[in-house]
Amino acid sequence: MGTLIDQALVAEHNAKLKADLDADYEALAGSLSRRGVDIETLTAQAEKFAVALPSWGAGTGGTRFARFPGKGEPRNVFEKLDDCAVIHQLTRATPGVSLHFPWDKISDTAELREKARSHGLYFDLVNSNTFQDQPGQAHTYKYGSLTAQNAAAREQAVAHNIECIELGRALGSKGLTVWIGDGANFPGQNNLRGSLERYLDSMRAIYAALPDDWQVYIEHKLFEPAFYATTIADWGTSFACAQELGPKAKCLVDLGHHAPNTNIEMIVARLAQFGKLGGFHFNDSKYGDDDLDSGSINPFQLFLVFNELADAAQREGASFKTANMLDQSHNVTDPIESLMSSAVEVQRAFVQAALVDREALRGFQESNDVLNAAQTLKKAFRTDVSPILAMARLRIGGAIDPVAAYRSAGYREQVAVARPAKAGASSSGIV
Ligand code: PSV
Ligand code: MN
Ligand code: MN
Repeated sequence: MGTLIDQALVAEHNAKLKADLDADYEALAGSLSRRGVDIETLTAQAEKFAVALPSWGAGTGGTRFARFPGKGEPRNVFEKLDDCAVIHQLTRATPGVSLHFPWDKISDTAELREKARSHGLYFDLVNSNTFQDQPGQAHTYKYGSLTAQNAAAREQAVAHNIECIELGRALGSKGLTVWIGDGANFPGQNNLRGSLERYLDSMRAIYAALPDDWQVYIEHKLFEPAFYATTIADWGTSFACAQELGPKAKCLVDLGHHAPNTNIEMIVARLAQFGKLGGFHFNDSKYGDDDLDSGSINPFQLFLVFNELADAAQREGASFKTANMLDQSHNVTDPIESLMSSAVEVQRAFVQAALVDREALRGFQESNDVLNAAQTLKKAFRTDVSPILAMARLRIGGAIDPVAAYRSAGYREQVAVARPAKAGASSSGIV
């Protein structure tokens, strides 16, 4: 039960495209070599690239207006893992899966771990959920969770996060991401400082439950569902809280969680400089927390984020590491196709950033040659690295064109037979 699409079909697909890929790869190798760049170094880097998949992204998403179910949606965490395995099989870039509790909660963690292992997957960061009430829950989160005025609601939210750590530990995960929807919809609803004090108290209890080799990731978001004042609204608040909590607390940047036109790459640079950059939720947006596919709206921004990561990696050396995952909602596409192409878009930005001539850039910066400094970045961004990505996939067992291979294998049609269409709430529970 290693892979879910017959590997012979993948080989057949690759055989058809191999000659064209070889020609494109050779042409790119030639033009890069004239720039002093060795294509093989880049391909080797692309082969090692990984971005984790959100389990909840495997189901069709929705908005608060409607959800239009897709065919053959996964009905439980095991089927989500099957879909994630297909994505990894074809892209070879997504070996980690990030679970969300209680959506993915099961009693038999050993069985789940074994399922992941059999697919060649591992569990990345786990996510807690105190932004909605669950059936039978004793205390509501209507007026907040980790920051609630009601001490019993706060305790319940803390206990849930500690349970997430325990579940994650049993699954081999190494970190917990905490995003809360807490905040106010009216001026005066909350004492702004009091809410953050309660947040810190709750987080201290969660922090105290972290195993030695774990980290907690604080995810900020500008607004929604709290439309007047969100308690953890920005990277400044996230940073201050991470500092208060201690070395195991880091900040997580979800690209969709900022006001339009925010300079996200500068936030990345600041957090990296002060040792608090923990990880990312990659997606794209035009207006707010749109959860659109990574790289579909603003690929230059994605490249600039990776440019900062490349700079940080050069400065900090091997110790510099971030937890990277996708966090998208697929409302009108097949989630497997969106996740495959998004993983490739993130990988593309990573390789383009590796292409930046950092020495030349530094020189242009030092001599105030602004135009050439900007052009140095643009030159890397404009380079079509698709043949590098495809060759990397081919060499490590993936598909030259993952979406085409997936479609020709008929995976969705096959699983649709076993998984009847589900109306109403989305698989994640969010509409
Ligand atoms: C909130 O908008 C968020 O980005 C958080 O990461 C949640 O865990 C995720 O979306 C799923 O709702
Ligand atoms: Mn997120
Ligand atoms: Mn979000």
